[in-house]
Amino acid sequence: MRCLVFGAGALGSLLAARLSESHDTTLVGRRDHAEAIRERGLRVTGRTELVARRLVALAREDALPVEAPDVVLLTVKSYDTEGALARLEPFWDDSLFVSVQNGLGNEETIARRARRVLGAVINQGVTFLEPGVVFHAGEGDTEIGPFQESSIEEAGSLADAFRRAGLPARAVADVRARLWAKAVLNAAVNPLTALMRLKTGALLDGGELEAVMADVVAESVAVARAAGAPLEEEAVLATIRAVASATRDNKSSMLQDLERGRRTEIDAINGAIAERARALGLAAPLNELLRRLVKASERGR
Ligand code: KPL
Repeated sequence: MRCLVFGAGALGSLLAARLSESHDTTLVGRRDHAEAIRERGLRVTGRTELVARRLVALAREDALPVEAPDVVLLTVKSYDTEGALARLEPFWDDSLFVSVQNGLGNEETIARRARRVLGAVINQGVTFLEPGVVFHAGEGDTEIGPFQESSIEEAGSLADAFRRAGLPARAVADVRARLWAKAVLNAAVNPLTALMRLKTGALLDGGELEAVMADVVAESVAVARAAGAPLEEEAVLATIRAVASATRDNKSSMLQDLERGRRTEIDAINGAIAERARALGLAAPLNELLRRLVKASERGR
C-alpha cells in the first residue's frame, strides 16, 4: 500500500514511522523536521522504539509524488484542513482520503473536495520532542469507517494495514457516532489538561477535576444525542477513563500547543460542540466557557 501522511506533528510522525515498516510511506511536514528525518531517520521513543529510515520525508513546499497514493492520511490540525486539501488537489479523484484529526467537521470539509473519504478515530498519546524525534506515551485503539463513497471493506483493509504496522485498529460501520464520541473525549480532556498544565492521567483524581470532566461529558453527550449520534454517557465516560489511564503520562495535544505558543484546536472541539448546541436550541455553557478560557490562554502567550 502506498501511503501519504500529510501533517508531521506528533501523531502524523508516529503513524508514518510505524506504517513505513511495512508500507511504502511518505510523510509531509515542516522543513526542519523533514530535513532531520532525511539525515538521521525518524526516531520514536517510549512505547514504540524505532528509527524509521525507509520513510520518504518531504517539506510541505516540496514536489509531491507524481503517482497518486492509495491512501492519504490527513493528520494536520483541524484549522489547516482546507490548506492541506488545496496542496493535495492532484489526488482528490484517485486516492482514498482518511481524516485522522481531532474535532468535528473535518470529514465534511474533506468530502467537499476529495471523492472518497473514510473517517477515523485514533487514541494515541504522542509528544513532539524535537525535529526528527517523537515520544510515544500511550496506545489505544483506532476505529476506521466509511464516510463518503467508501465501503466497510476498504475501512477493513486499512485497519489490516494498520495492524500489520503494529497499530491496533478495526473497521466500524458507524464512524459518525465514533467521531462524536472522540470529540466529547477531546472536549473533556484537552482543555482541562491544557488550562491546568497537567498530564492526562491527572484528570483521574477521583475529586474535583474528574467531576468537572464528567460534567463536560454530560453536557457534550446531550448535544451529540440531539445531533443524532446515539452516545451513552456512562459508556463514553468509561472510554475516556480508559484512554486517560492508557495515556496517563502524555501531554494532550492542546497542552503541547499552548506550551509551544501555538494555536490550539479548541474551535473545532469545544467551539464546534457549543456551535452545534446553539443551532439545536440547546445551551452548552461549559463548552463555551472552556473555549473562551483556552482562547484567552492562546492570546496570553
Ligand atoms: O486525542 C488526544 C489528544 O491529545 O489530542 C488524546 C491523547 C486522546 C487525549 O486527549
